[in-house]
Amino acid sequence: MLVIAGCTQGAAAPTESETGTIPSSAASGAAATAAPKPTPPQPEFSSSMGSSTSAPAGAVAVEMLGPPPHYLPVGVSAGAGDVTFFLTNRSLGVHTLAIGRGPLDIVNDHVQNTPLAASTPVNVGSSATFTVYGLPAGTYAIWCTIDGHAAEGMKGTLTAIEGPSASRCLGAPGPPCDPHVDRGRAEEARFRT
Ligand SMILES: [Cu+2]
Repeated sequence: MLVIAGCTQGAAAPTESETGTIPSSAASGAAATAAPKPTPPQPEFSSSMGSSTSAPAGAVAVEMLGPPPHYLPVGVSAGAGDVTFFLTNRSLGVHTLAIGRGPLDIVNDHVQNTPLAASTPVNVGSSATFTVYGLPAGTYAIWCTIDGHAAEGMKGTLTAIEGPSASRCLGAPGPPCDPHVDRGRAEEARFRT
């Protein structure tokens, strides 16, 4: 006969004391008041940024000027395909250059168009290249994605032309665009067409 001697120890195991405080999970209250953040649309065309102090051959030179913020020139053209912009920021704030299907729809100072590609911000006093890959021929809107800048006038057009074509200002035949020289012609051409 087996007898188990009940040798129960009197000392009860100490209950686990809760040392850590439970983090307040009431954060949902604050989150509920914030507007739901829409998923940012994905650019349709791949692009890349590069650093350069001078315009690469065939690049579309665009100056970022202001205030008020604007591009010079406002109308540019390039061969369809891979389009490289040479962006120079001579203004007092940072700017970007986005490409999208036009015309621009600006509501309450906000551009509604979805960029097909967009540069990263170009710092004051610096230059950068922005290349968009595989851009089909057509006319595109370009604009600055910094809040309010497009509404203030930082916008323009890019015409991508089928076939091999040196980048140049719209309406300016011949050598690569000089924004200062070609400004008048570019704007003329824009309103003519
Ligand atoms: Cu801007």
